[in-house]
Amino acid sequence: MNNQTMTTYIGRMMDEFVQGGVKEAVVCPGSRSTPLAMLALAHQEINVHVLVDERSAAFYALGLAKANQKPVLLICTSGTAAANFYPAIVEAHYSRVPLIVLTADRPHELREVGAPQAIDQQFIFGKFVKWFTDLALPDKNEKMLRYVQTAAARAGYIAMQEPKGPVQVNVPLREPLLPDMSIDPFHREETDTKKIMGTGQAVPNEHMVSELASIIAHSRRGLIVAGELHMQEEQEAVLRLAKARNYPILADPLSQLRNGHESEMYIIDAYDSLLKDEELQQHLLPDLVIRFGPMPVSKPLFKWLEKHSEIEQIVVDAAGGFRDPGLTATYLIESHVGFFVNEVLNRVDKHEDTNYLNRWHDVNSSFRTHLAQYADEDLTFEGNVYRQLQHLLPKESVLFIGNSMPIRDVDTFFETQKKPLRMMANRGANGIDGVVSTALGTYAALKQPITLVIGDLSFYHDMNGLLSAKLMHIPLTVVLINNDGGGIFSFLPQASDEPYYEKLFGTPTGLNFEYASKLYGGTYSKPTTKQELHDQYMAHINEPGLHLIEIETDRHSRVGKHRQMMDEILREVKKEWLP
Ligand SMILES: Cc1ncc(C[n+]2csc(CCOP(=O)(O)OP(=O)(O)O)c2C)c(N)n1
Ligand SMILES: [Mg+2]
Repeated sequence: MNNQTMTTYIGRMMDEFVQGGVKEAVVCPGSRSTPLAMLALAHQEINVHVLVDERSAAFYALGLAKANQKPVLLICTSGTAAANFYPAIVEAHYSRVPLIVLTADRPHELREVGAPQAIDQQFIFGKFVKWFTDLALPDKNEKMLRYVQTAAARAGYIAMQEPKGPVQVNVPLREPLLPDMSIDPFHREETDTKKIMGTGQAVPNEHMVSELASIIAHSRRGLIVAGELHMQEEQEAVLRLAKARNYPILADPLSQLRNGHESEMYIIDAYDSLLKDEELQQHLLPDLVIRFGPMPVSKPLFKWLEKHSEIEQIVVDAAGGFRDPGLTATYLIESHVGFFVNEVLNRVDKHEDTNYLNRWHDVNSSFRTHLAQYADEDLTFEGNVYRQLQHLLPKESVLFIGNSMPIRDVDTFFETQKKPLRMMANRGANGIDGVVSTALGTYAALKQPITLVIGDLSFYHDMNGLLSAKLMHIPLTVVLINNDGGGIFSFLPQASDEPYYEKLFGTPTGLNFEYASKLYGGTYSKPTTKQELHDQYMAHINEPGLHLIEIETDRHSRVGKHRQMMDEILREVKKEWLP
């Protein structure tokens, strides 16, 4: 069969993706996408991951791209396959993850005429993709090869432009669909044009930097708030600013500042608990807030900042996004973090006064000391699970954190430590979907064992994702916090509203998760003490495949115990440190 035209055309597109920095493709099976799948696999510089379930595949691609901050190809056939990518694309949009989605499609004459497995794929992802293009059908004309090359380069470029995010290239293909592998599909003549596109960095204007530097120079109680930060250079820039100005950093777990940095003195990790108390809120009030990254997970922090709209608040964002959910920012500045910090530090002197920093530091340490006194063997108290987990995680490994209570519990119970770790979560849209798959996708990028801590409903939501742990031999330890339902809702007012509460919000499933582990060829254990958790965690760490560690907790009694403990601790902290 002579299908060289299509082979060259799609081959040229694949090769151009590679020129643009693509190294990974996640491929879902199907017929219409045959040339996309085969030519991705044929390209020596593309690493192909095959996942059967498109919903799970898209989250896997999201995890991969999120971990290395490079564009990943996500390929599917025509029909509802593409629709199954949707939730991951929404998450990629909000968490700014670069994905290049290639959806194979019927050629134009087979659209909207009742052809099988044909749905309208035009703009199917709506405004959640930054760019959509419906490619022309393969053509061997030299100009059309330059066209497809340009489209591919452009897709990669837009995905990587700040804010990074997903793009869709819809690829119509006419039968026959089998590429001709007897030719070199990636062959280029010396004379072929190259497309080298470089994204830039946001640089704020001189006037603005001077104005902000002057505000910073005059502040006596400056406070840094750091949300999710992926790049080490951003983390280091934030630390540089803190050191030069003696500003405390309220560091979200995803800022990566709580792990593996030397400057622990500047890192405040208990603000979520401390800011629940009104007297401490007052005691810790800043005169300036500088925020980097998205808003941290902590609700008390958010409410505190919202309440104090009189405080000057600078939000620094390379994408110039409006990451200001409290609507209280006075300055929204489009700037690369490192650039902003350097420009400011060129203009302001070192701030020697450590009073405000010490104030935070004292209450933070006091809180941690008192919290530690509540530690015991009993794993039905989540605090013991997280404390033990912090201790067990191998250095340089990945902790992927489920939404709902796990991300909040990590925020509360994980202390700043010297051990380097990467903490990740899907906080773009805070979904409880796709978490298992996203965690597995990070392995392909980081090649470090993954520990996933996740609630039972979130785990149930993405059990399909477990297949890639088995098929790709990914070392995944799942610490499943099973409180049989949605524990987070017990903290809401409807918790006392029976008969509605349990049926509509608690939603117990009563599932026996041991079978899930068996289905995917994994190991299973159910520790009840810290020692057992230690032994069972260590028994399989680094071993390929799924290792499910289920911990049974009680969402009904949790809220009361948690609130009582926090009240007691905050009372002690205040006794020690408030005038
Ligand atoms: C896709 C999706 N559906 C629904 C929700 C709303 N939701 C938030 S938390 C939650 C319960 C999660 O339960 P679980 O994973 O067991 O965690 P727990 O609250 O028990 O810690 C639900 C349904 C959501 N965030 N995302
Ligand atoms: Mg639960």
